[in-house]
Amino acid sequence: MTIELQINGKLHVGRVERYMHEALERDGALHFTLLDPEHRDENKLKAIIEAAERAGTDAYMVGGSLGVVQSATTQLMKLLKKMSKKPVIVFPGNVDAVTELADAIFFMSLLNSRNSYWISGAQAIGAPVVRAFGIEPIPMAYIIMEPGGTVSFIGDAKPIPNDKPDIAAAYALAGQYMGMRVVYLEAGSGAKKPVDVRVVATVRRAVDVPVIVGGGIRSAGDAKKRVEAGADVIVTGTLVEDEKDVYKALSAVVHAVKEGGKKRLKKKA
Ligand code: 1GP
Repeated sequence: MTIELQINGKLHVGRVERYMHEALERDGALHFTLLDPEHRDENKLKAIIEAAERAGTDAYMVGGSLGVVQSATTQLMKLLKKMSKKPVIVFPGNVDAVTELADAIFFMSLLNSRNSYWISGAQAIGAPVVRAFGIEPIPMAYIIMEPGGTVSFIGDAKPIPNDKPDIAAAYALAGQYMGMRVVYLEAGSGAKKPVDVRVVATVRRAVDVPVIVGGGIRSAGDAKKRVEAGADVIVTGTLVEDEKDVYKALSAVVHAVKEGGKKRLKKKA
């Protein structure tokens, strides 16, 4: 799965993407913790980061679709940098999410949006900023599945029904053929049901790049089933915001992801 992309001898895969591939080769699957800067209770954020560190999360994503102001994003990034050595990746809800403190940004196109702003417009506005800040862009195909939630509404998406895995796979493959190096299957933050296992399996078979799955994953079982179906990265956000015992909930999910990953590595060997 290692990607070596060289043009005129210059390596175009950055540090965070390399970290992701190396960790995948070692563990088989990864867990990313999503923090939404809309939530500004610093003590709660500290408790979540502490728990995520202890649980062994592999990286942090920072972003949200609504109620995000740049000052809160910067503050959260600073806190993360103080408390963790893990990569911090911007998961942009819009152009103003770009901050210079991040290690990388999922430079994503919402492939199944009806509005060209979310496919290439915001990207054109954001690209010079990403370059000026020197943040590593990781080109990503962002695909919204039903129900899709807030991000689907804001992003003017045509969410793909969960009983149509072939449509999701077609979008994912189109993303790969357009040069995107990661696929993200999104059910929407807080979704009642995560992306269907059959969708994950079909997309996994269709593409070679890592597949990230998020939205509505709340239990170790949810996470493990999706890793076994082929998810390379499991993202949880709401889980850490809702649970009373954040560490217990997170460590169960991270453990399940790693167990699923080990199984996949064994299968490959
Ligand atoms: C949302 O996929 C992420 O963009 C995470 O979703 O908040 O439901 O975990 P949850």
